[in-house]
Amino acid sequence: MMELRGALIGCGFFAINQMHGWNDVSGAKIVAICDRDPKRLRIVGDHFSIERRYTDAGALFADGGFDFVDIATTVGSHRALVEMAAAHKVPAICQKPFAKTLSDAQAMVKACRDAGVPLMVHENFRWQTPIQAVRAVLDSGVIGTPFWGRLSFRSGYDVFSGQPYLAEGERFIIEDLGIHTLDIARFLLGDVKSLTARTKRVNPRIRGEDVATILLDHESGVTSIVDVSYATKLSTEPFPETLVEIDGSEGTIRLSQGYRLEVTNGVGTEIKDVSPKLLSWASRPWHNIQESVYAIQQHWTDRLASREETSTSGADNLKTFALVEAAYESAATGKTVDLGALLG
Ligand code: NAD
Ligand code: 89V
Repeated sequence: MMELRGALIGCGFFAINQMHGWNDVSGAKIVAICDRDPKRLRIVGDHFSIERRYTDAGALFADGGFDFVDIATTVGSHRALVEMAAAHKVPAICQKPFAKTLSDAQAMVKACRDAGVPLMVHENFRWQTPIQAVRAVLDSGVIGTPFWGRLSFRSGYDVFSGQPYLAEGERFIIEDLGIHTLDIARFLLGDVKSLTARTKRVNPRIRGEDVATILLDHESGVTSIVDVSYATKLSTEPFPETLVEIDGSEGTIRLSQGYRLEVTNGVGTEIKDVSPKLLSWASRPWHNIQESVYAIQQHWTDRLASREETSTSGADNLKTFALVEAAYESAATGKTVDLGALLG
């Protein structure tokens, strides 16, 4: 099989994981990198032995010589870079959050669709081993038809040391972390009809909200709660685990701290360890996220080769992104927001 050649734009904090992930992926490799900051370009280029280096994305695309681009910059540059990829007919991966606004995200999906190129959002949390394990239990039917769920991420971890920009934005936890939890809610329980949200800022040293509680009405009739917090101090820090509770007509699923999966139905209770693998380049507690980076990048490579749609395509991610917008609107107005009206 021919190896796909990729270019990575944005050599910052998280791109290190993406570069390691590409080293492990079979069927693809990174042949060029770009960062407007020469220092980051040198660090990543030297570490991963990449010779083709650019400080300007326009120059990278003009030179070409790659089959896809992996955009690992922060949100402000996503629309321009995805549209540049579409203009050059280059399939693109874009980090989350997809865009600054829903209308930008819709324009990005349209640009890639019109150019006939695949677009995937790097929404990796649904690719985590424990989340895939929950999905497999649901698919097996052993808990019957789900009617209630809770997707919970409560932590006191200092995310600001690695990602200082998170303390500066007017929006914080829903846009940065809740976006993953909302995507997991869609992945496990289906698309959402309406939602109601409440937010709080507990940490006085940041600008945005660090606590959110969101009530979701799924199209299937399931009711779920997404609750996220970076203001929760626990005896054993759970970062970055998403805990899951799902009740079904025939039984229950509980994914609890320490990657413990408990499934109960009329037959009995089964308990499994669904810990992620500690990849050779990974480190705890990030290994759960790091393994999912490798998994989503392998998925992209396989789907690009077979020309099939990815699980977190741009079109799919519009529905997750709309939940983020709806949550902020609901928190600001105090009202329930109808997703149909928002997505048009
Ligand atoms: P960062 O600021 O450390 O790195 C971004 C890099 O992009 C910087 O080096 C910057 O110089 C470069 N850059 C920005 N605009 C550019 C442009 N137009 N052309 C070339 N280079 C440009 O940010 P980060 O913490 O690595 O986050 C990057 C993205 O990854 C964010 O969108 C963030 O939300 C996301 N992220 C995702 C996960 C996850 O688990 N999925 C985890 C952390 C961060
Ligand atoms: O996904 C993210 O962008 C990260 C983290 C997982 C730490 O919230 O900010």
